[in-house]
Amino acid sequence: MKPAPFDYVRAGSLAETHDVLASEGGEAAVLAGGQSLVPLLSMRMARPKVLVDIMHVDELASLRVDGDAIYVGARLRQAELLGWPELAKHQPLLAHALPWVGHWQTRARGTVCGSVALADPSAELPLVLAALGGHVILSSRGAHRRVPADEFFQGIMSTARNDDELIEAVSFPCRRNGEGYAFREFARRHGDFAIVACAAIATEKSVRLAVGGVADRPVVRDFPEVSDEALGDFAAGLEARDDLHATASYRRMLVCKLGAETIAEAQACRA
Ligand SMILES: Cc1cc2nc3c(=O)[nH]c(=O)nc-3n(C[C@@H](O)[C@H](O)[C@H](O)COP(=O)(O)OP(=O)(O)OC[C@H]3O[C@@H](n4cnc5c(N)ncnc54)[C@H](O)[C@@H]3O)c2cc1C
Repeated sequence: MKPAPFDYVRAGSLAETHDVLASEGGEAAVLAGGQSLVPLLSMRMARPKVLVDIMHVDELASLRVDGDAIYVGARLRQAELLGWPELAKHQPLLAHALPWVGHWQTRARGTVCGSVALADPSAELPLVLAALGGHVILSSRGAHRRVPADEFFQGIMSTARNDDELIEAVSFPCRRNGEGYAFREFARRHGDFAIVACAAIATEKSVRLAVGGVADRPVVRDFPEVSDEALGDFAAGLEARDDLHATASYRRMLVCKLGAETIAEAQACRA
């Protein structure tokens, strides 16, 4: 199928992007890597009046470490972040998770912020952002706000972003000494969205487990003590969904199995 007609604006600056979003409101869609939006347009599941292409806005190309966080601008493609030689040193969890995001072809186009904006409950990057307690930096004409990941993701493809706001960047906390990180995922084929994905962060005193693909958004839990019983209780309490790919009970079983493996790996690599 072909998309419904739309106007196309190739934004040359952040201010121009904000102007289009302010004037068109919910009728405009930001075009980043297009890996999700273009199929949605073609299936007419999205019918914006205007597409505002942000991939030529120089202010959005940043990748920098500032204080104790990595800032990733809206234009940065997933492959660029994965190819950054400093990535594993600054945040190993991102380095572990990024190869699971689609295929090299989709990572060559798709952006980090686009994945966060889409908020698919099975997507890896929203899960990592939630696990690390990162932030989403939203901007609109004359305004900026930083929203913690746990407030940003509100449901299946539903976020705290207002229609006139752009995700200007996302910030991932850097690795902290003494922490171990691990990521595992189960999908039918490598490159598919996860049926269940787990990210674990082990510290001296506790373990954090974040789970994607089960509920309508990433779910994060801190465990002072890890046991099969504690993991089982956590899995039983998740609002798991049945869909074409798996039943809710299968997803809960995967949380216990993958969760235990991911936690063990994070604990083992805590140096
Ligand atoms: C075959 C295939 C397999 C895939 N597998 C996976 C997978 O396993 N895991 C996974 O996570 N993803 C997967 N994806 C999707 C992933 O590739 C996309 O990159 C990602 O979901 C969206 O990023 P994008 O830059 O392409 O955004 P786009 O498609 O351009 O936009 C997606 C949505 O976000 C909005 N948006 C984008 N950027 C911004 C911004 N800065 N501010 C506000 N709104 C914005 C758009 O308006 C649109 O609604 C797959 C895609 C394909 C085609």
